[in-house]
Amino acid sequence: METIAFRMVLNPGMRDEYARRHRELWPELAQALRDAGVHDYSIFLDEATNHLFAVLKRAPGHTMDRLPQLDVMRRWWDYMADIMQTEGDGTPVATPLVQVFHLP
Ligand code: RM4
Repeated sequence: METIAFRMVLNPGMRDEYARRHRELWPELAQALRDAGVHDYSIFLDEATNHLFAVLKRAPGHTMDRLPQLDVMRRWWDYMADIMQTEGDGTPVATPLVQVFHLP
């Protein structure tokens, strides 16, 4: 299992709304993420910068690269677009993070 992390950006003042929407994560999206091989997915907020730090594990043979082609993923991104920084196509701005330490 591989661990990856990436940074997204929340719009100012949207912490509670972001958390609320994720508490109510659509079951079909959770299933799509699991089907893609995603496990132990957490998102942390740096309240000083509004940076969202996402960390997840993904299984060998995962299909995360196909998530943007799924209707449920696109609908979720459209739903989140008013509270997150997005690219022109509605995809959240996501910057890969480099792992520099791990204590097993
Ligand atoms: C985030 C963002 C990510 C998604 C999670 C579940 O706000 O949309 O792309 O993986 O929600």
